[in-house]
Amino acid sequence: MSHRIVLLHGPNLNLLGTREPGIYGRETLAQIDELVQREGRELGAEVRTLQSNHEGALVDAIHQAREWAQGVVINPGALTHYSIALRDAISAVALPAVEVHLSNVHAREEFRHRSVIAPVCVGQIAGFGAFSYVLGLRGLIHYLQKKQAVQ
Ligand code: CA2
Repeated sequence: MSHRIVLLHGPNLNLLGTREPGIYGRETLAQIDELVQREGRELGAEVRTLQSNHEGALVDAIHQAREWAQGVVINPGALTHYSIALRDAISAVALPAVEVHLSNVHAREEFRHRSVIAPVCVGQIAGFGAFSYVLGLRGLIHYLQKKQAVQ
């Protein structure tokens, strides 16, 4: 396995598959983790996952990621729209990060249009349901491979 990636999920995403399937799909968080880990194995990457409803736990996980991972895929949930602490953590560890969303945040309420996280990420993917995570992982691996090629 050549790449090591941390997948983080923010507040309320542990409820996936139980409510609001029209917005967030029918997959559970465990199924999404499995999907991303399977995709990772096919692409030669090990993916470790964590969900937390607590901002500080996610900040800690980003700090810890620096010890092991080469990149981060993150669905920050509602923290996307206001957590400067999460943004500063990503910026501080200087690991490439990709922000992903199940729903198309830009087609929803105005307060979801702004991400304070996206400016410190390599890119953002939104609107493809669980497949957003697969696209995020592929995008991150592509980015890491390109970076390796120029080093
Ligand atoms: O579309 C996404 O992935 C979001 O990050 C989901 C967040 C929302 O605050 C963001 O604006 C967009 C909310 C996650 C809530 O997850 C639930 C899952 C099942 C049932 C209810 C909420």
